[in-house]
Amino acid sequence: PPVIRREDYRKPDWLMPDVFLDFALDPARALVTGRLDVTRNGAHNRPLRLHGDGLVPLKVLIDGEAQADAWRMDGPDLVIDLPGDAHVVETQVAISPEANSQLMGLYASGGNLCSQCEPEGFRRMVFFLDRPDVLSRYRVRMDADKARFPVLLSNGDLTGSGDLEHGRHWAEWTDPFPKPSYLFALVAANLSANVDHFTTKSGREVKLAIWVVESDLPKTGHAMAALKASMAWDEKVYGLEYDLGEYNIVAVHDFNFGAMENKSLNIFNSRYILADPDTATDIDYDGVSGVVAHEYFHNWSGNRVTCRDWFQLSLKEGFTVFRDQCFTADQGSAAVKRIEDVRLLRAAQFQEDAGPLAHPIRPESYMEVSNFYTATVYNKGAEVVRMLHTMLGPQKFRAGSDLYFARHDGTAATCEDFVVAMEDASGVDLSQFRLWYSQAGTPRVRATLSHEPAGGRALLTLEQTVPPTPGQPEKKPMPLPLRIALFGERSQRKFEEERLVVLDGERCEILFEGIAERPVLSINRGFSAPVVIDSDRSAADLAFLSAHDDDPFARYEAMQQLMVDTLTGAVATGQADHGPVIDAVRNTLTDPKLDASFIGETMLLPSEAFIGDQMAVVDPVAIHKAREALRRDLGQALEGEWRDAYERTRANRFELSPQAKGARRLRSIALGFIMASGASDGPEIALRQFHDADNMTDRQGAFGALANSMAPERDAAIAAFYERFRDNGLVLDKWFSTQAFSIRPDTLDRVEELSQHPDFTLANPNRLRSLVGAMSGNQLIFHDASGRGYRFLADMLLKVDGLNPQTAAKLVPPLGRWRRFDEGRAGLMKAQLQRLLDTPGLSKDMFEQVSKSLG
Ligand code: B3K
Ligand code: ZN
Repeated sequence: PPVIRREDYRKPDWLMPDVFLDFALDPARALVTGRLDVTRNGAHNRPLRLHGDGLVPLKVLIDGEAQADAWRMDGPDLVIDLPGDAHVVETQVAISPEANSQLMGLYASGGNLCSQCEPEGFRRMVFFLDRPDVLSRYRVRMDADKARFPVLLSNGDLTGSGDLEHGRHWAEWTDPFPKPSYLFALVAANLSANVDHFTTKSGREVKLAIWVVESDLPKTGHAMAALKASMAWDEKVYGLEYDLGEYNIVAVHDFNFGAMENKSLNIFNSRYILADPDTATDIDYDGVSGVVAHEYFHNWSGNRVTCRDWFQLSLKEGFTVFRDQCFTADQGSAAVKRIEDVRLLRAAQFQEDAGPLAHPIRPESYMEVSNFYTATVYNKGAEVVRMLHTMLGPQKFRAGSDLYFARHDGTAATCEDFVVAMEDASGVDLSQFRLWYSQAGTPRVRATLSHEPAGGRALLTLEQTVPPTPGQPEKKPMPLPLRIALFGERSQRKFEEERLVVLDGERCEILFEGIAERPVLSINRGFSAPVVIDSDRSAADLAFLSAHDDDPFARYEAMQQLMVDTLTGAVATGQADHGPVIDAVRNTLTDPKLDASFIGETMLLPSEAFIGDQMAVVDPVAIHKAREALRRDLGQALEGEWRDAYERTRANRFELSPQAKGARRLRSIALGFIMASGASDGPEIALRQFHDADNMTDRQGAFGALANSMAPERDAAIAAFYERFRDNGLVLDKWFSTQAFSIRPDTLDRVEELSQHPDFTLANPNRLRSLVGAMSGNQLIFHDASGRGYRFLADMLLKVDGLNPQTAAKLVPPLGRWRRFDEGRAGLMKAQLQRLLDTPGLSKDMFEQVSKSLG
């Protein structure tokens, strides 16, 4: 497949200020007509090239006339010679939504019809200028069978509707805001709405509607509350108001990712809308509010100002993730939110940055843009915006964002435009900062602190390196904003105020004066820069910080580092001293000043994958053993404390307050440690929690603990869970994934068996990920030395690629980590990648991921 390069960007040859679309809808065969007002953009004589993907023109009219010699197909595209500077081009095609298994373009889900266009799905519905820098005003008419599809929605405002013959009806929607095709949406459905209202700060009345199947209406309250809170937050924090009379959200069960921010008609994966205590965990509730907020915030960062081309994707995604992170932080515990975001960054993005698929947040090239909706573009992109916020401070940052929106409203912008706006509004020179957009790889900082007691001085030396990544062997030093403080070991007090040090060269030295006692270094507080810190802090220093740092993130971080050092030491030497971790965990667990959710986060052991990331050659079995040994020792040494925490966090009834959520979190973590201790009543306590729970968080917490256990209670829980929730797809996904995440030695047998289960299907992305994605994220099981895990994944990928290449390609990266493993495993992983690559007819999505992974 051809490689598309950022440097080859050219402005569009033709523009299309107004478009009219007509959809005569039927699940088997829909007729789609597009009438496009096209205008020549600049002086040139190039033809009009309309993108298509699998379309056959039934009709092509130029200014109302069929001119057969004026147009031709060129591959998937329709090329038309146009003599003048402005013409009306009308085309018609037939498509089959119910045969669309890719879930891109117009497709059927649960008997309803819906569209997904970003990035290039629009061209699967009608010939079009399907690129984000072509903005048009849309008028959309659709008709459909009224009994089957009583609800007809598109972007903007409803400008007409009525009944037709043969039981059909029609609706017309007009969107006054020019938009690129990727933000178009259409829904024809039999759904009911939870309707509410929001009044904007300037007094605009907005009707809010969340559309779901009628029986799911009681599960939409949390999403609606999140939507209203997001609207208010964006007014308060960014001064940004909603701009239309309606905001519709439609939930569907078959969706390739989380949700889509189509102008005034968001379409969501139902897992990010539906929540009630019986079926959703607290994590699911947070997922709903985070994604609802994210899509809402796109109305400005993405829709009002969109992207010039797909290389600029992080312009909207990085910024919008940063905005949703800050929203969530403001709604609850900012410290816990930061910890969760950093955990995700390290798990997904640091791994990506260290492997064959590493790319800058603004990539230079791609074969298939769908492969670039990555943790790097999203989550590292958000960290880059966060660093601007940290370096500029909140006022200048806000001035920068005001200027950005004012300058670029109604246009398609670039990452560079964003940086220039920040620069112009703040007066801060960001020339070196731009490296964050062009260089891939996670910088490493070596921090060395020396103390001279006689002079009362401490000297901190910082050195940075940026590792090579594919296509970028040499790197320049980046500006790294590091929040730093020193604490007195004896006095337990912080010396002076925290400093913000921007390390912008390869090395710098920072002098601290008035340091009379031995200092302990607290660095990258709040995770102010997305880097890895190498410091030689002792276990004692880390334990000290975990107990005394006044930055909660830094306390968490110190505990994590202590655990990681202990575990990597155990893997390397076969010897482990668990004492310091046990003492530090006891201190935190019994600290009455800390809230339960923070304690819970801090007690979580680093994942097996993260421990592996610290090692030159990953040994999954040794890592697993070391980690389980630490879990067991922590369980046994603190058994009384865990039981105490378990009892202390018992609730009489379900509440969704931050306190209650924290208590549930800690309770299931405590249960895990009680089970790990080997206490004979562990499985029984878990099964009791499983049955007595009045909410999914407690039930799932117990189910997860039991799924790892060899006790007979495990089979009882699996059967009971299935019986209770067999009709709820989203909960059934948990049933699959919990078993696929199990550390039991028979997990691969069970996964293979589950792939034959009548409720397993490759057609639903959530279900696919709940089994196949979960298994490949289970480090011990996936990396079984026999290679069975690799083979199972490849078998599944081959089946899914023919149906849904976009979702298949997203599951490739675990195989691409072969360089980090021993020769035996690496060989087996490569063999599966090669097997995929040798398969005739592989999609370009898969080809790109697999060929790059082989390297
Ligand atoms: N913008 C969409 C993502 C589209 C992904 C296409 N492969 C959702 C979001 O980021 O909000
Ligand atoms: Zn987004």
